[in-house]
Amino acid sequence: MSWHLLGAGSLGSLWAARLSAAGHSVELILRNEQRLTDYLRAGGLQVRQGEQVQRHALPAGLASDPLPIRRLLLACKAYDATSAIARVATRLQPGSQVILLQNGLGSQQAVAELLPECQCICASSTEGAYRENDFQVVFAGQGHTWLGTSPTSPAPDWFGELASAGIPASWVDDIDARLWRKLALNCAINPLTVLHDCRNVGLRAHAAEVQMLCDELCRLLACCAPEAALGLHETVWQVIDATATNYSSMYQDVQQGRRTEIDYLLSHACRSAEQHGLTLPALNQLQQRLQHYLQQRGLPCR
Ligand code: NAD
Ligand code: KPL
Repeated sequence: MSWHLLGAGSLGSLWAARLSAAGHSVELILRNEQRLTDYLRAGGLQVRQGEQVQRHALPAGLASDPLPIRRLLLACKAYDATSAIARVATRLQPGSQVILLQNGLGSQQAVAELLPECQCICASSTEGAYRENDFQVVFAGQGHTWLGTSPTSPAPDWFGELASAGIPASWVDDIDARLWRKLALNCAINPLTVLHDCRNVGLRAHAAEVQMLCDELCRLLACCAPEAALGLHETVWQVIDATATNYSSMYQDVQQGRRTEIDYLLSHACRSAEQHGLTLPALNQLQQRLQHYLQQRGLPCR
């Protein structure tokens, strides 16, 4: 059975290249005729890791192609997920599987609502990739991907294909908690790096602010995914130290004038707190400061 990839950007290209190199059938679904022409002219996807460059001339088509899709990897940004999936919805069949690679929370639920007859599988990844150019991707950081469904289900029969392609992945029965945990880490770190204009390690100079956010995030997690709250403060500082010289992904988005995923990270946290009747002033204030900052730079604040 073929893998289809919708969202041939950084992370998606990395998955497609590795699956194809391991002999699995992969087809890209590109946004429009122009992108397809550009892709064919580029001669395929290029993946660079250190000095090593590999080209992968994978077949590609458009959302409007007629053939059914049984297994889809959706690898666009969270804010594009529902509009992207709507374009291929008629090609998905009852029982088709859709793997959602989006960071944060909210987009997965929105996609699942659009596809009641498909199996939606959520993923949380710590791999790192960025685009150097169109269809040219850099594999920047080794990591791991956790996949699972909510409610839980057994691993699909194709799961072993990931290992055979060298994609480090585990099938888990607590994917919601893992997505919440990652969301909490991103909320404690990313917005502050934007507002203080610093690398991750720069947050050491704003330790009280980080601690207060962690306190409130723990209160939120206690309502939404209690197991994700365990040791959050320590993990946040470990991540800050392990990624000390990095700029957070949100920092990089803002620097490059790209839309951020704020609505699926910090704003999702604030909305969830409100739904649980929690008052979390530091988190709400952070959201307002970040939205104001984005607005001033002409970037969407959701
Ligand atoms: P990206 O912007 O590099 O790639 C997204 C791709 O989706 C783009 O090529 C875009 O053109 C395409 N796309 C959007 N709408 C489309 C449509 N309707 N039809 C066809 N293509 C469409 O994004 P990314 O960095 O790969 O991130 C994807 C998700 O993975 C995000 O939620 C991100 O937070 C998460 N993530 C990324 C990394 C990373 O290192 N890049 C790591 C962990 C998690
Ligand atoms: O995931 C991250 C990001 O930059 O998006 C880390 C490195 C954990 C910082 O929040």
